[in-house]
Amino acid sequence: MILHQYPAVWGMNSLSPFCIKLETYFKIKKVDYEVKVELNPKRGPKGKMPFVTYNGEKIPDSSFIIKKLFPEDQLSLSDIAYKSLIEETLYFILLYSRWIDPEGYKVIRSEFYKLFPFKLGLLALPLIRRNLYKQADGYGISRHSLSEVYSMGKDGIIAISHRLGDRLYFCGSLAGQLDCIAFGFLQTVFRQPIESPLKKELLKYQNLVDFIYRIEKEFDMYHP
Ligand SMILES: N[C@@H](CCC(=O)N[C@@H](CS)C(=O)NCC(=O)O)C(=O)O
Repeated sequence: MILHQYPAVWGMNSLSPFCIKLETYFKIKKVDYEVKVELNPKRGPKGKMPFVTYNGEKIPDSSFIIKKLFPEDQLSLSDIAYKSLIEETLYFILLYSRWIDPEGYKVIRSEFYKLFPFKLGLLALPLIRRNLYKQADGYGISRHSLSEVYSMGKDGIIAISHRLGDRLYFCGSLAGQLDCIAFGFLQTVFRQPIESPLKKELLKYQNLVDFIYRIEKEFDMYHP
């Protein structure tokens, strides 16, 4: 099993929440895998990362990979709604905080170019930003004001904190699929040095911060 994913950054195993989700899942399920770092998502069958090569076949999309390998691992109906909140709403707010909010982009520009060889990042980052801006515009998020976007983000974080409550993991006393989904998003917001209102909100919820540390420690998902 080869896990193709974006490079590590800021102590996280990857810069992408979906890559972090899938790698955490592999660790929970003790999948025997090796990582191949990629910068160009177009190498994957759907033009997105992560994807895996398994028995010679390239399989894209973290959720479809999990479904294919562990078909018995079904989310409950209400957790399907939490998955959508995280992967389809909060993901775009995270993207906005990195690539569209000028404060976030300052950090991304000064840090992500180092991930590319031969200063290619200086050329690539504005192109990536243009592509992501188009996605954010199609989705509609970039049409809201900064404060509107972050108020939606705060609502999402409150909902996740409430869903976790005082449990060790979203799935109970053992980590499962929703834990990986939540961890991918939360660790990214927590560890990236972008002091956005999203991060400020997350820091208010000690159960979420403890959860991030718990998964990082138990599954070796942080390497400063
Ligand atoms: N539904 C996909 C989403 C993956 C995704 O959005 N990956 C982003 C990085 S976080 C990506 O590769 N974007 C590249 C692009 O859109 O050009 C999954 O679960 O794997």
